Amino acid sequence: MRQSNLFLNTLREAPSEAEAASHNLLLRAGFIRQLAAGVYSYLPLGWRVLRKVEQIVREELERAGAQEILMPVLQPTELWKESGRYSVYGPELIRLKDRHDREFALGPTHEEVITTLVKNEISSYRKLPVTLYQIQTKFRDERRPRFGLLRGREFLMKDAYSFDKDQEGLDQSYKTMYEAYFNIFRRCGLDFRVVEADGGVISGEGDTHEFMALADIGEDTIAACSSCKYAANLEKAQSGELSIMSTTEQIGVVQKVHTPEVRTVEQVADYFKTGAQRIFKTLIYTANDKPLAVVVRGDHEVNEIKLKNYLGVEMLVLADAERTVAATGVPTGFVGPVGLKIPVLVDIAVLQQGVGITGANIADHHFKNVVPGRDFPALQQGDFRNVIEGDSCPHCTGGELQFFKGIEVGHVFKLGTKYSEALGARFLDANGREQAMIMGCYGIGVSRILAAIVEQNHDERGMIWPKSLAPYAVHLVPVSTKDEVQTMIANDLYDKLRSHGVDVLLDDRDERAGVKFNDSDLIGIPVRIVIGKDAVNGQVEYVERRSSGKQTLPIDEAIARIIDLAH
Ligand code: 9G3
Repeated sequence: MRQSNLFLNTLREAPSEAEAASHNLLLRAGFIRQLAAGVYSYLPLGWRVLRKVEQIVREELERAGAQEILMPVLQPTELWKESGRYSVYGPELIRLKDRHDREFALGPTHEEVITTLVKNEISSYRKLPVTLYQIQTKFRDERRPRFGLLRGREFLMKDAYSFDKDQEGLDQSYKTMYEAYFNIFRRCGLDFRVVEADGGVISGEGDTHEFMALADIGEDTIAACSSCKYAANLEKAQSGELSIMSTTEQIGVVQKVHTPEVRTVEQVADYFKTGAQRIFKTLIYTANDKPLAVVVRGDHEVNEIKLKNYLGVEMLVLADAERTVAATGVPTGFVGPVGLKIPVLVDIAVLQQGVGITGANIADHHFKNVVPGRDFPALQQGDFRNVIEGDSCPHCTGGELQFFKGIEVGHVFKLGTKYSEALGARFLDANGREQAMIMGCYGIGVSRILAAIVEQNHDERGMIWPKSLAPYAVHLVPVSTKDEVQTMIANDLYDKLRSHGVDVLLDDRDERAGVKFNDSDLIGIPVRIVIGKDAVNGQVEYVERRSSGKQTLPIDEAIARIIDLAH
């Protein structure tokens, strides 16, 4: 491609709202342009990279035995009513009416569509298993789209769905897809971790994993063990058994203490000259509109996903100040579990702490020497908290949990029969009995991978594309287009490399050398060949973008090295 023809404008500055490096650089390098909040056009360079990501995905999914299809974006909302999800999603699900006033949704995902499709095509166990996938634009009306391609409202996803006749079939399909994901992310050059994730109320233990690209901009927090392979999304991460505090000391009876205006954990810890872990924080929630109290240690936070899963509810709301007073009759800061009339859920770490300080359920008073189980009921106990850094690993002894930020680029689920039951996708098994198909679903954020790659591969001068995804393999930059020798050599190099099937971008613009080099660094093509004053002696400069290494080489050697690299 000759850059003088390329539909490309690089920018010196990106709009100020582009806080994420990838958002800033993809805009400045002319890979994407925003049409609306969270809605982007891919320009030639961005589109070339996107298609390379797709190509890797296709190759690995075909290798895994999945078959590519393409489903509609327009989904009749009857399907969402049938699956029971129509009322679960609010404004995030974009709905519209067609000319006959029939309601459709713009597909955010395709469980309902694929299950309906397969239901009408397969009725015998002989036709199972089958895994189908598509690479298609998804729509999710995010309240706050941001960070460019990292959280868009219209984005490219590969979504696959497996259908099996029994659980071990699903386990196999899941394992096969899981391995394909490893290959895909490795070939994309991503530094990623697989973490146990929370599959919500639909999935059981070990039934869902997320593939996280490590990046500080990532919105997800991963808790990973310092010594073993354990890693989990913070939503799900657990700690090892906390060391049970020695309760040899005889614990006196509860004492009421006057604590005027002492409300926050910090204030209480300070007032009693103790640590936050000796304070039992009581939070009021409403689950499906019924109030309940959750007690966690003062240095811990409630994990609302764990709470929802324990309670088996979809709607869980933290009570605000007046709701708290309404539920307990006590102002926030003095609420405690002793004598509460509503159900009390106690986090295990509180039990292991053994004794602590709580609100006294009386304004301006706290209780000390409070023993869970003795001074308030601790029958409803469980893991209701986020782990914290330094917690012991739940899988090995000695390991400690450390936090990393990650970008979710893949998510795989064992769905079981949630959709096949709801939508009637059944088959006749070998004994002629009717069974619901056992499903799995597998997503990859294809457009999100572009951003994740840039987050992990850039420097102050611009992007640095891995060879597998670069829009072009090599960037030819003649220093001066006014110099016939340089131009002749550049054109000759261009033709030779292309005749060997190498993707070449030739910067034939009539621009100053500095402008060309800055643009080349910004676009991030892995190898640059500078045709400068040594060209007349048959020498060119071979520049590696990642290492910034420079070498003057005879032209033929440069060609040989590039051809070798490109294959
Ligand atoms: C919706 C909206 C947003 C959504 C969903 C539905 C996320 C929704 C979860 C999944 C699960 C898997 C197949 C590919 C891999 C992920 N956001 N999810 O179901 F209506 Cl508005 O999409 N689906």
